Amino acid sequence: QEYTALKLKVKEWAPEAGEAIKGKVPEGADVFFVPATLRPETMYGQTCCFVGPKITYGVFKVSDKEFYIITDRAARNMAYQGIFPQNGVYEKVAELIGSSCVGTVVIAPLSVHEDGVRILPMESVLPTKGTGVVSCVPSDSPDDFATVTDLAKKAEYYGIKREWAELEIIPIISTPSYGDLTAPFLVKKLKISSPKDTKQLEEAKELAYKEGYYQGTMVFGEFKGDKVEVAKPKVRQQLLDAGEGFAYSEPEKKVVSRSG
Ligand code: ZZB
Repeated sequence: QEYTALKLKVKEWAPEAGEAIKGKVPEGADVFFVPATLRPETMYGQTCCFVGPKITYGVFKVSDKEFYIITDRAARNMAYQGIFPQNGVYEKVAELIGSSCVGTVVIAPLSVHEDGVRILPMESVLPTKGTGVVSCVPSDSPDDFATVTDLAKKAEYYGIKREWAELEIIPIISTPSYGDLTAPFLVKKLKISSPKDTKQLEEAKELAYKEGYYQGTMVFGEFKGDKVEVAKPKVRQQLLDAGEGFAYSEPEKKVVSRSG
């Protein structure tokens, strides 16, 4: 899997996380949450960034001025992809539990929400996939839409401010079958009422991927009017050229026999 890893720079720390990294990251250095995405063309619509509340993240040193927040597993993979200065070496300067990061404000490249978006909790983030950090695009990802809806509804339970989960959802891609807000459309159509409806969410994701990729047209951004197939590599290249993202590959998964 070839992902685009995106650099979301911390603008303001949640108190607990800020305390935890104090003295471990040099004053004035930039720290980035680094989600891995397969949909760079949707990054205009980022409304937050998810971490698994129970996942432990490392703060890894890229240079004296740059640090990445990702799982240990992702750091190990990146160490063999030329992302850290020395091949095979990744230096961890601190650890953070996901829940301590909730509320942190980050600047998400290309997002219409230029003043920043919040780090929010998502129970279904897998520690074994990507970087363990996920960019939230509720217009085009059914999982993300179901999660932000739930977070807003139960803000108090999650210990967040409701408005953190209610940033405006803008249309990015239009498709013939689902209109210009694919994820909200599919969540409604498949009667998905919570992030726990995993079976329907899996189906919604498949449908959204297929329709978005083969039938989608950009309705926002520099490549407005282009087919998604055409815009995707262009947006990706822009992010890479701007130094706001980098290529990240997952090693091949072991094949698991279905019969056990
Ligand atoms: C932004 C985005 C916008 C994504 C979209 C999807 C969609 P897949 O398809 O199962 O291979 N993701 C990345 N890492 C994790 C993780 N550790 N745990 C849970 N989810 C993760 O997964 C790739 C997508 O799953 C990634 O692309 C990321 O969300 C999420 F409009 O990034 B995506 C229809 C999907 N649309």
